[in-house]
Amino acid sequence: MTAQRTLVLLKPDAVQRGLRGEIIRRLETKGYEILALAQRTATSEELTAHYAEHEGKPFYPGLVEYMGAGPLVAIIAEGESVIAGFRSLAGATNPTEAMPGTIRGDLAREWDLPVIQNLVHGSDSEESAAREIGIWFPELG
Ligand code: IDP
Ligand code: MG
Repeated sequence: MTAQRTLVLLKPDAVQRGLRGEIIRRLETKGYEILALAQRTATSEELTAHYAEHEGKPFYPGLVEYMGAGPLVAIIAEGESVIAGFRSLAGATNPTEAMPGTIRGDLAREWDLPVIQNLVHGSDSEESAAREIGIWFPELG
């Protein structure tokens, strides 16, 4: 294996709930390196590019609204197999199904909303990671 990079987002609910430190602690104590970190409110261009694969799905309008509702934190993390490793730390998409011990399993829950709020995003493949790093950190992509 060679070192990989992944794009992590601390979604607006993570920032709003004051969970940045707790989530970054899990990433760092797992042993991954943080290469870049930036907080800002996403533009609609960034969000439509980032979530292009979900365009047309019933939850898509709610997803873009949720992700643009406040500041988020974009992170590039690096390490052996970090793409799968961070997704393992994050847990299942639905926080009710996410295992205890995971970020979503421990820190998130379901609400009566059209979109699942689940605190974090992590790239799902090397192709996605390269594409997403280019969206959020164009100067580093
Ligand atoms: P992932 O974040 O675990 O990779 P994706 O399937 O890529 O999950 O979906 C992107 C985001 O869209 C999820 O993190 C969640 O916020 C939201 N989402 C995904 N599936 C649903 C759904 O069935 N209903 C509502 N929201 C969803
Ligand atoms: Mg995904």
